[in-house]
Amino acid sequence: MQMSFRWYGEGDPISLTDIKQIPNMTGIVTAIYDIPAGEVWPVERIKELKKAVEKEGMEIAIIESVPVHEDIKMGAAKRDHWIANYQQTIRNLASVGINRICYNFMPVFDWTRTSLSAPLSDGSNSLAYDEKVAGNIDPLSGELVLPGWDLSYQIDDLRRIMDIYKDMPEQQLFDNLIYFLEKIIPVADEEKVYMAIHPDDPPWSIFGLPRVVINKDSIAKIISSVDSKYNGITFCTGSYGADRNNELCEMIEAAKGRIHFVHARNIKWTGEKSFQETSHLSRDGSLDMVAILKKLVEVSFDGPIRPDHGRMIWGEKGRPGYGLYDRALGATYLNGILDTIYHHTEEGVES
Ligand code: DNO
Repeated sequence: MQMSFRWYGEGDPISLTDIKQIPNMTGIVTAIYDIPAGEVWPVERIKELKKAVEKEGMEIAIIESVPVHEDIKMGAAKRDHWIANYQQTIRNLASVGINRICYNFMPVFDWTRTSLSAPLSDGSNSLAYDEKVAGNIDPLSGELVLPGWDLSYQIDDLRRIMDIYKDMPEQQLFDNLIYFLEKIIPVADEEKVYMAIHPDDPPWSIFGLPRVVINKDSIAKIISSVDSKYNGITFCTGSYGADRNNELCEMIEAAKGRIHFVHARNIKWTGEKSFQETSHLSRDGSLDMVAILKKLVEVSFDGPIRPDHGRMIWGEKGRPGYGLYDRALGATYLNGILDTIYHHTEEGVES
């Protein structure tokens, strides 16, 4: 497994130099953030990004994310145009030696929380989702705007798009995903690029929108829809784990060989469909991180893993979920677990 860390590019207050000082950190997870969803990523821009990371002695482990244009998710008339662009971006990334891409298929809104700074008993704060609060939010009112959301929409556009989705059965959204995969996976195959779909976060319908990457069943359908090892998933423990019915270790077993990226974080269930993010430590949350990592080793997962959202601790201010300190502690905890697991094999501790 390669330890990695998300970096939001030159505008990120956390520098590559800071990241490099975290023990065992060799991989960077990043993207080009100023290219609108759907446009082709030019080779020159990709090279610049790669150079910036390599100058610090690390490498780009995976791109997170190449966004999927809304027309593709909606199955709109122009989708083939955006899909052709996506294929070209895959080719361009491959041409400079980047061979992993994370993406998601969430309608309109990426990860959603109802609080970005909910207090924890130790005096820190973290991201939280409360079912009741979410039920009272109207995403068109502008009262909730989250860092993961695409803010380029005008309210009228948003309304139009949400109306289209409101009438869309989940099966239709899923068919649109398959349509996309049937077109991009052959290119990924040709270019040897691992595609890793991120689950919906949280893994259930929000704001009346359909969601289709939510459980073991969806994973099985996705990976069997186009039978190529390049058609894989991002196993995000915190996203899948928010649903108590998701048995994470079973899911890892079922996705064996198709997990191309891992987001490791812990959450504590606070209600049927409510949770708060915690430190990465198993005993702080509802997920058994040790069991999850053991299982990943057992199925020979050898791709990048990154500590996911952290709490805000030690007075740090910054991008919610993406401060330096708690993610660095998370990486160190994951390193400890992994060294211990590997240590018990005949090869000793993996270098
Ligand atoms: C949140 C992230 C997601 C993720 C995308 C992948 O912190 O895990 O925003 O990057 O959904 O496409």
